Amino acid sequence: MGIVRKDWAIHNSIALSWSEVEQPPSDIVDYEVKYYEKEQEQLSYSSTRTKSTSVVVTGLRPSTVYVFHVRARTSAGYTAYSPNFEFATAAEDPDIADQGQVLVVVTASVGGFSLLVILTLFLLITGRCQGYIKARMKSEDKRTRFHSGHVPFSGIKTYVDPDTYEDPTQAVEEFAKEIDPSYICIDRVIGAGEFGEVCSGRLHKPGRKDIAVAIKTLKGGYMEDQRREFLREASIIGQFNNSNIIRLEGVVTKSRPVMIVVEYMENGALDAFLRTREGQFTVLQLAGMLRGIAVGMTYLSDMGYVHRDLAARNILVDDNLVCKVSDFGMSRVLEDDSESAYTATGGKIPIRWTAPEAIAYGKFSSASDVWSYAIVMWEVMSYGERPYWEMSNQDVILSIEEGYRLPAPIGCPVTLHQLMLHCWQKEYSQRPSFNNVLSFLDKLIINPSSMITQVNDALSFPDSPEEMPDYPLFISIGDWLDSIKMSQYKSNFLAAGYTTLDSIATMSIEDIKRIGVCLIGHQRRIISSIQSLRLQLHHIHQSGFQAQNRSNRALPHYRSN
Ligand code: ACK
Repeated sequence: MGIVRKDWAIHNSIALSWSEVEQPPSDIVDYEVKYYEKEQEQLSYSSTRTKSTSVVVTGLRPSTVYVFHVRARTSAGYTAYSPNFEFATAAEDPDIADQGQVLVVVTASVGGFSLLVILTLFLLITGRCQGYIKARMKSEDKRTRFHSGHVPFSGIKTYVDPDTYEDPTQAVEEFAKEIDPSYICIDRVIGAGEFGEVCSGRLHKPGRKDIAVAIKTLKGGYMEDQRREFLREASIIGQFNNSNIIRLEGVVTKSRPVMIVVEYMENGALDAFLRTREGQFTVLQLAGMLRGIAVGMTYLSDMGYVHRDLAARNILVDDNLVCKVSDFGMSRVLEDDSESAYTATGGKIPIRWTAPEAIAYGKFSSASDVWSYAIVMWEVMSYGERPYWEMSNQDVILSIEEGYRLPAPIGCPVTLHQLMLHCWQKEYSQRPSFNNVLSFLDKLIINPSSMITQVNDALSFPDSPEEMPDYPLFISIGDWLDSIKMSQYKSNFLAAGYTTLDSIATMSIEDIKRIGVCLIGHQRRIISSIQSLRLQLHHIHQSGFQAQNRSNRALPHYRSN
């Protein structure tokens, strides 16, 4: 890649362009623009993609120098990066675009009166120029967002799939630090990984404090593609930097054994940990663990990363009960997960944790990760119980298809089970995003009384839906409308006195029209969501009684749609 030019800059955006790659090795898929604040020296970089040879990078800080470099992605992998180019954003005043160079050159070459005329003309046309710049910014911005599937946002990187590198070792070099093996001290074997033993130990970097680490090793006699597959996980984890994602310390690739070194998590895998601590945590502590996992998953989905194997066995717990998402090796091939079973289409999938559209036709997305997240919620609230108990995979698939859903575990707050049901909606576009999940959990944790009503308080449940209590709000009206992308009607609902989800559950199509929802498509979307809301409330009411019967394992699931 050659020269990258700055076309213009304002306080929060810089427009860049470059020329086509000459003689690319194969067809160009798109360009990746990587950038970071110069002062921050690559502590945190962002990137965005575009199919054209120009981009408007938005979400920048005013009066700040950024370093940019660009590379092309071709069907055969990435080209080398362009050299680094440094460009600054303009000062805070959003109305001043930095087209300075043109103005300076012109004003320097003319004097007195002509300068005045030019300045007046400039001021007169500035309004138009700004209009043009803003319009161009908007359309470029849209294009960038469309191509990257990600809103360029300073500080949040886009995940780069290591499989897009022609040579995967290049991805490892880019995202994982090589560690001198003499800095690693192995203490003991703590488990068996797919590629070799997992050990605990210490990492001693000169001049730094020792840190406890887990070391995954690649057993001897491996084939080259096993080595690649093993190191692939490092090139994925190495891209993440979040307190609820397992942290990569580095890799050993230049000597034997090949190792991946990550932070040590004292309490090991979440499912096994909870099974040995049945009933020992408060609901608030369990909700705190779930919140941590939601933070990690929000970060991953913001980066455009789909995990595909989210399950309590793949969450690690430290000695402060902080939960971190782990096991990234499996996101492409799920062959190695003992829970994976072959589907009709031939893929291997952990059926009990996977959304129906992912099982049926391989549609994995952050929405299918949300489904799995709610299964993890259920595992946590039941202290590591196996989802759907002893049912066969085939029965699980059929029951889900018929609309049955896991009931609330004993002691689980009604509000948390409502959240699970919301995440298990058949239609994936109706499920909440991880952002929604996180803000809902935050509301519950800030107000713990919202988690007092538990489903084993059977006596507190009425016999008919009409007598249903005013539960603490599952989500606010605003959150509910957001989740079905109808937030423009929030004030209509509130002005007409529909302030709780229970009151909304009683609405008819006539009520929806009366409050001013005129478009038929919008009426339909709202009414179908209200129907599912009603059923959810109804089944929560039912599960209160059924939970009592769990000891005899009577039909362990409920219809929810
Ligand atoms: O439940 P565990 O003790 O937690 O058993 C498994 C085992 O290794 C095989 O994966 C443990 N393990 C994996 N990564 C880590 C880590 N970073 N810290 C502590 N234990 C780990 C896992």
